[in-house]
Amino acid sequence: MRRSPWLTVPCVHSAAERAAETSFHSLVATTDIFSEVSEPAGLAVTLPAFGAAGNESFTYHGAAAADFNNDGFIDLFVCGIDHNYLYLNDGHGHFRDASREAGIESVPPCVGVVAFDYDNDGDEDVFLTSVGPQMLLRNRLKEDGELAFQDVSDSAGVSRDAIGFSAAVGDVNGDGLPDIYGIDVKAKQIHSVFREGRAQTV
Ligand SMILES: [Ca+2]
Ligand SMILES: [Ca+2]
Ligand SMILES: [Ca+2]
Repeated sequence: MRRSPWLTVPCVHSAAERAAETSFHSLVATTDIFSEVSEPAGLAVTLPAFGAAGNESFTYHGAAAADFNNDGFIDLFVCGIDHNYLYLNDGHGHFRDASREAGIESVPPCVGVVAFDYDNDGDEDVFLTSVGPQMLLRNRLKEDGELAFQDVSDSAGVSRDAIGFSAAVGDVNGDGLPDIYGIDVKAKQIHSVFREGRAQTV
């Protein structure tokens, strides 16, 4: 029987390629690995759908996970339509809404949030992107012993009016102090560098 010259070359993988292929397939989940536990965990909130009354104009989508009260369990800071939310992890699969006592409820709703220790004092602070002035909230846990956030946007120099969607944090100039890279959809980037505790826009 005459054989086709086009179908005789076997597909040969190197040992490295086979190992990579095997490793990748071993990471593919074949069953559901996440369960919906928002309600029993105390995190379920019903809000109007985007475009519906009460949520007509914008999407508030940000959240940040960090241990805000330094008890060893990861907590959540969530941007909301009506106000922001701070959920404290009790270490037993449940979160407690501590928004009011921490002063979060009175802060205008954010679009995005990033958690970081901007003053290097050992507690997690938050930078909020929003439609309007951007905000930096200082965690006073280390000073007062209680979890409470203080608006230091003006003194830190980050209170810029913008359509802020998101931000990232990193020490871009290597001086040991975290810097903020924020995005203003309306204009151009905000790039703030903290020096001696005060932000400088560059
Ligand atoms: Ca915690
Ligand atoms: Ca701090
Ligand atoms: Ca820096």
